[in-house]
Amino acid sequence: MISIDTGECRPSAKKNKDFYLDVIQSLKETPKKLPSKYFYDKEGDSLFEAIMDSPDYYLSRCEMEIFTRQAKQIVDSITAQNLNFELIELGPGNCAKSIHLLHALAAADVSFNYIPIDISENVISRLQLFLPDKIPNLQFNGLAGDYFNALSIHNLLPATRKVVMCLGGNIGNMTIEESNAFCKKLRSYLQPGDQCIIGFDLVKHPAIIKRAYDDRDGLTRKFNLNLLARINRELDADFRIGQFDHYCSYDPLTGSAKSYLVSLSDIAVNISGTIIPFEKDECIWTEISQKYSKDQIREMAVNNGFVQAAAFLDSRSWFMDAVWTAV
Ligand code: AVI
Repeated sequence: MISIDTGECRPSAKKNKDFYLDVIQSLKETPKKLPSKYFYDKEGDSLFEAIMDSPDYYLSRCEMEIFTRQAKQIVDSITAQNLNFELIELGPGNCAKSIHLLHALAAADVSFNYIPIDISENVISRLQLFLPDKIPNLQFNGLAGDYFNALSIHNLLPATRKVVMCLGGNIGNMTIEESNAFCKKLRSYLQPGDQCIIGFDLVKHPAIIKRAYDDRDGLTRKFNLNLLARINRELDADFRIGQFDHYCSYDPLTGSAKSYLVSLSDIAVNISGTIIPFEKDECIWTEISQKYSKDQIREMAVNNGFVQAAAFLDSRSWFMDAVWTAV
């Protein structure tokens, strides 16, 4: 079946042009897709917070354990050169994990500037409000915008050693190819001796991983379906949410957990004037959550211009924060 453009592009599509174009383009692909970055509107953010508290979703708790129990050792791994540095965090959220590292750096009397970069201005201004109270004398310089744009503007400043953090397992929401491209690009902004700390979810018993994306309370299901609800809200679309189902798979041979939305009937959806047909049982691929082995992580470092300087694991070895040094 083909999609039809009715030619009447509605105001909502004009107002949210990038979102509209991404959605239409991805739904016109075969197989259909939707970009996972659009999960995170206000409703999606609060569903993701609920997921992080869910007993079945272990990633955030594992990484929190690493940062609460091993902050001192992480400090040692990034301050060996005893030089002033810039600690840049890509996508800091509410800083719940990195605050432990900031406290440990402050306690060790290390000289550093903290530079959180987030696409949302809101995230940066909230951090600016509460962090100085929590960590007196913190040198804070938050930047709102695209990660690499912000990094390139920032790179114009006189060279200072950099440590870039990318926590939360966010790298897992890229395919292996995309994450290699991301690491290569990140490396191009760094000098030899600069470092990064990257959070990776590790391969483990497949049932544990599958459960994390198909939790007993149906939170991931709501999170996934909210993407369609968001398209309805912001792009004046008429998805009947009850006509779609959440499905997730985990392939232990590739380490890929994938989420889909399955159409339960033959249906046509109008998105701001563009009609997209769905066949019964047709799937929209909405997310990848890639899991890695320790060897794959070490190889990824080497393939992209780094060496692995240290690796921090939680007590069950389910999650790893790797410290890489640019060579
Ligand atoms: C943000 N990211 C690392 C989460 C993950 O595990 O892939 C997003 C998520 N999707 C479903 N549950 C959580």
